[in-house]
Amino acid sequence: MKKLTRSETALFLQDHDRFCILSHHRPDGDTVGASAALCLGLRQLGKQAWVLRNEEVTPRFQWLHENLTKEEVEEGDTIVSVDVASPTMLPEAFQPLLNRIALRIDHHYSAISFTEAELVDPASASCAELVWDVLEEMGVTMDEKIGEAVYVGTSTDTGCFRFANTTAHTFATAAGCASAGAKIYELNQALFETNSLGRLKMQAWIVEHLQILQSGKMAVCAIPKAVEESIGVTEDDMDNISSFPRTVAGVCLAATLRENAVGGVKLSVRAIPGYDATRVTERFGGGGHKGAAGATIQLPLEEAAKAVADVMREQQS
Ligand SMILES: [Mn+2]
Repeated sequence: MKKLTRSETALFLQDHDRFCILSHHRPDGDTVGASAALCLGLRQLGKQAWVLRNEEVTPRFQWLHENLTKEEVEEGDTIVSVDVASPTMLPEAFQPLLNRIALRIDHHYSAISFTEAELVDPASASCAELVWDVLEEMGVTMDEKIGEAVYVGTSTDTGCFRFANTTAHTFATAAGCASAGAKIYELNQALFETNSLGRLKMQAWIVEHLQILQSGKMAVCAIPKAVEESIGVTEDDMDNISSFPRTVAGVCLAATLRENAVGGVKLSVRAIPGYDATRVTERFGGGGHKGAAGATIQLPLEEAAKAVADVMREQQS
């Protein structure tokens, strides 16, 4: 596996003509925004580029992929993944492509190498910022669409520039997006200032059922599938819901567990500096960033919640 710098990545992309771009499972704003921006930038340079359709992308972010997707990888495509930290983060439908990925652009701290070449910068708050830098190196003219896609990636991965991963570079990139024509107010309004009723009802349920540990420094919330069904929440309603328990005053480390369709439990952990979310998720075979990490646990919900609480208690600060 070859480690590339931003400029080496730009040269690699310049050297190839046909691209198919992969996003990760449970796609968030960063993987959708970064893939859209990369695709648009490559097309502007006269290359053939497509995003491989990821059926898990929800309506919240689908508009970013409009006119950019195709159904299948074709012979001769150079495959690039964005925001994918490990093979397990690839959607089920993309798993057969695992050994064919030429380049990975990513910013995950606990990333596992699995491609021929990679540009990985854990200091970057979002993958979209890395894509922005590479497109700049390639001489792409930043337009409104690229600006919007990169802004969605950067703003969602930083909780609208509030998380500890936010840097001067993040703000500089966001300023570039605004200069390129991205409608910052409208995007912020839609992404951060709007809640569906379902989401608010879910938050109310979480408040009532939150388990507080370690004298209020930690919180665990286990959400049964039946509760999600009775409230009637969509995946968009649940997007980043795991950040909510961490907002309780005094809570430094918070875990949210949700039952998935196939009998496992999806764990999401959020932490403030001084605590490490990956130290919890790595114990269950997952990964992520110090501030936000995830894993899948093959245990019944109650048992999983107990196991997670035990691992969390090991962290002192
Ligand atoms: Mn990301």
